[in-house]
Amino acid sequence: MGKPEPPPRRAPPSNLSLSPAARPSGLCPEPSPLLVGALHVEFSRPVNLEEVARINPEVKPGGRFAPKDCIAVQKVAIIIPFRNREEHLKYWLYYLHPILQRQQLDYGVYVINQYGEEEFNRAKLLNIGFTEALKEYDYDCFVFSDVDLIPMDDRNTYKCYSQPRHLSVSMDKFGFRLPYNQYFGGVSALSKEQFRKINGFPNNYWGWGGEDDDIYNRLVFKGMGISRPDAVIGKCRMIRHSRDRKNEPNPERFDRIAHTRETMSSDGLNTLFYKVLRTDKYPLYTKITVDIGSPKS
Ligand code: UDH
Ligand code: NGS
Repeated sequence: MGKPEPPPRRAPPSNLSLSPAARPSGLCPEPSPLLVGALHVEFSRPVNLEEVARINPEVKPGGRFAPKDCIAVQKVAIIIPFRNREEHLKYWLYYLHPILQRQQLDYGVYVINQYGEEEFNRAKLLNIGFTEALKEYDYDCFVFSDVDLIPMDDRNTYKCYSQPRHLSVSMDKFGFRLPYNQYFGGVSALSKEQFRKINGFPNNYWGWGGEDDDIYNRLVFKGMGISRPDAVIGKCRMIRHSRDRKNEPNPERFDRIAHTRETMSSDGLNTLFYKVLRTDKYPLYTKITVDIGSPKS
């Protein structure tokens, strides 16, 4: 006599068979089926934020969103360094909210607003964004984006990868290519672990330039490599602008990036001091205004 037949295997439960209310127990599919690919991006028409809020009804106060029908693959905080760029922020919100929703991310938008008249300090504002966003929600990924950069393809997903991700790889102002191989400016994404491994970003680059090269050095010195989308998916447009007041090229930047290896352990998340002056929850973003001190303090 042969072996008895094993009992028939029961099929694993399928998402399709669940009621809509129970559906969020499944992870969102990758890539998101909602993506449309290449996008038309231009900055000729003015943006009305009330209208943007009206056409994005699923975005919750403070600029929060999570897909209704599935569990997002990542919880992403978008951090924008900011001072006096209201018009650019409007375009950013107009273009990015629909894209991020189609990417099915569980995300929040944090605008870190530098108070006062001191030299601008992009990297320190990004460190503050990381710290403050984590006080609000258990984010696992951080996308650091200049306010004037808009992706031209929604397949350029604003999420994290096994290596730090550079997203703005194909900018119109550079003829849709990298200006140099080590370029890590514009828009980048680091997981919480990747960010902590490099002690965050430097706090002492006041004025324009070099802080993104320092961040690149940090990643390389900690044995990481850069992940990038291809030059088609990575296309993006920059809103043209003139140099801001108090963001002149930093004369110390070349000397500083020559010493990242020695300075990174003593300048970063472990030496981050600032004061939150106010937090405003707007319908499409959270604005955190901070006193970050001065180069002398
Ligand atoms: N930023 C502000 N306010 C400022 C300075 C910078 O919000 O006063 C933020 C903003 O998110 C911006 C980012 O920091 O996108 C980077 O600064 P940036 O746009 O000044 O840097 P970028 O390299 O331009 O894009 C440098 C000046 C270019 C002058 C070109 C003249 N044709
Ligand atoms: C490099 C700067 C970077 C800057 C990049 C692009 O020279 O911070 O140019 O600048 N590094 C130094 O100055 C050491 S851009 O053309 O966007 O103005 O991001």
